[in-house]
Amino acid sequence: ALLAAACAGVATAAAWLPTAVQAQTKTLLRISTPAVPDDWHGRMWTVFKDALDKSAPGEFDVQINLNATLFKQGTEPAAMARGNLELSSISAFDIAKQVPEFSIFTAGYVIRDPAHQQKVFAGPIGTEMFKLATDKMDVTLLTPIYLGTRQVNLRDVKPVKTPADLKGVKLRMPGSKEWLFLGEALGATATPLAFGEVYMGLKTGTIDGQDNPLPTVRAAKFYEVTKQLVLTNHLVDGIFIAISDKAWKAMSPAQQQKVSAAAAAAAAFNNENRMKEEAQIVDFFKSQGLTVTTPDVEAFRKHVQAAYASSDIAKAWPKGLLERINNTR
Ligand code: KDO
Repeated sequence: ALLAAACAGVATAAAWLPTAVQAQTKTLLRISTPAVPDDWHGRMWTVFKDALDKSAPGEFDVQINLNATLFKQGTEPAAMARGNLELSSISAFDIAKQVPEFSIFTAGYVIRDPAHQQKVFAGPIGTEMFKLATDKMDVTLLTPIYLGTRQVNLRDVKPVKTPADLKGVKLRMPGSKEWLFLGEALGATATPLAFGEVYMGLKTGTIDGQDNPLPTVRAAKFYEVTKQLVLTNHLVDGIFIAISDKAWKAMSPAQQQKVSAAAAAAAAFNNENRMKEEAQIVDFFKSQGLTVTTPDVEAFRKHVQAAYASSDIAKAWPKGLLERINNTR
């Protein structure tokens, strides 16, 4: 019996060893995102992982880190450049820091709706802008993702028809020049805060409101600490699955193809579910006691577009690009 036990021990150790050796040879894909687990762009990473486990069994070690637990919101591109992170979903705002031309996608009331966004990125504009970002950054953009249409979400109920009604409202925005510009263009006092701090900020009143797509307002539970949604539709927002050049260049063409296909599957999962949810989510907020109001969207559009037209931000936009985006149908 003793001998049998010893043999079993050896057998166990032997079975364990090759797995450990195998794990070392797997390609590590660390993902970091501020997305909460219940939001579609958080859940989509499971679709990504499952797709790779199926198409390339044992080849990749996919590690999903949600809630910005691995890297702070907005620091992902730098982490990827340093080789500390392989994958993330980065925003047009993140990209604009290194590629100012990309700030056109951070501007309010440029992209009209999700279908327009998909057309723009699937056509020549998408090809040109993806190339520009990929050339100038240490990452490769794989696919655009529909993050949703951003709305204003306030702590207290207040009549909001035009940008003038947001005067003095401390509206939380993520912390970058382009984000703060958008908040100010809406007529509010833009206050920078990381996504993970927003719930507390709303609860304690250090901010009067925030803006995000409605599925995120649900998934991050902001509806628990706010009383009003103002359907401004001010930004049809996009994020982009990006992979570090270091990881990308180390892969074989077959592996690159599998990673691209997995990213496309994740994006499709997010886009389909997010659009479906956006179409019927207002009733949920009403059932939670929130006041949902429709402002004078034309007044917001005019105000925001005029702010961008005379801004330094717009000076970085390639000549004729705004017209080309507008003419994409
Ligand atoms: C946010 O901080 O409001 C934002 O919506 C900005 C996006 O670019 C993106 O970072 C997103 O948060 C996170 O993925 C959390 O949903």
